[in-house]
Amino acid sequence: MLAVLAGGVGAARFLTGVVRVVDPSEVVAVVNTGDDMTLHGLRISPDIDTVVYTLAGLHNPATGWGIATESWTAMAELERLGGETWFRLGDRDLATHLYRTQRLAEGATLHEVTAEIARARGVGVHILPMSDDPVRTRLVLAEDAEGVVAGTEVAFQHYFVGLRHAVAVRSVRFDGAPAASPAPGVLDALGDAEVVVVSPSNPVVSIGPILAVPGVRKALAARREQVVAVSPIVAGAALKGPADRLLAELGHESSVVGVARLAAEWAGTLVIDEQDAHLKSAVEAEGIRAVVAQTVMSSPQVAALLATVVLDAAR
Ligand code: FO1
Repeated sequence: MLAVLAGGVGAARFLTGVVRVVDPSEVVAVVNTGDDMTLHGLRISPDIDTVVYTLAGLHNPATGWGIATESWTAMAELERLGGETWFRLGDRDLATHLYRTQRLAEGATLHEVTAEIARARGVGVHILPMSDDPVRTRLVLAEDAEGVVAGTEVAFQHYFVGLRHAVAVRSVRFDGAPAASPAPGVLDALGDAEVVVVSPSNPVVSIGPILAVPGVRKALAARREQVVAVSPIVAGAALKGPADRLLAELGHESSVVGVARLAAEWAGTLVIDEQDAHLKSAVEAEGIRAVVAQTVMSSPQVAALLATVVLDAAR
């Protein structure tokens, strides 16, 4: 069995490679829910949905999130009513949030609802939220931005979508994490897996919340030799999103060496891209083994090759 810690788009792409080389029923994905929010009264879990849509082959490759063959009638009507339309929910995507909201209101847990949605979408990978309890990523801005003054704390999607993550951040915290429990199955998966992979997801706001759930960091550290992280930073930059900026703003180095410094406590191996091959010894000086591979997943075939490298690295 293979356990994969997952954020959104980068993790979803990696998982499409994993399922080409490992039977999906042998894979457990532990997904970040720090991005979750309630909007229009609906419970939205963007990273879970990105992973499910991608593994189901429904995803929009242009954005990485949402469904490819989407219509936007509800958003257009909402706009006419003067409702909130800054966070775009397509008509097909809305069905997912309606279903999740209803089931949670009936008393189902997030891991139960997630399993139901994955099953209905024909996804064979076991997809687990990191926790059934609410954990919400919140960021304190370091500068004024669009009516929000420096020093204000905002919710993740306000920063990410509302402010297009084009604003400097002073600090990040995961509200609710200290009191949260890992979802049933999470610690078992991390303890039993032959290999635990930390996807090339944003180390601060995608992997950070998962590690903040009590017991998760310790579970990884206890199996450090079987834990392989894939760097989301290539040649000093993030392939998608604000990982490079966030690392620098929070005092880390935006490079594979900076990622190695963060991961060395709980991962025995860091997979770095060929473009960073010259930094292999600098990475290893941080106390983590470095494996050089093609990590830019330009196609499912490349993602499958990367998955093979990652599995071999731990074995
Ligand atoms: N990202 C955007 O940049 N703009 C959006 O309007 C947007 C809507 C959205 C709706 C559903 C969903 O599951 C994801 C959505 N995302 C959107 C992506 C979301 O912000 C993700 O949390 C980030 O991509 C980080 O993983």
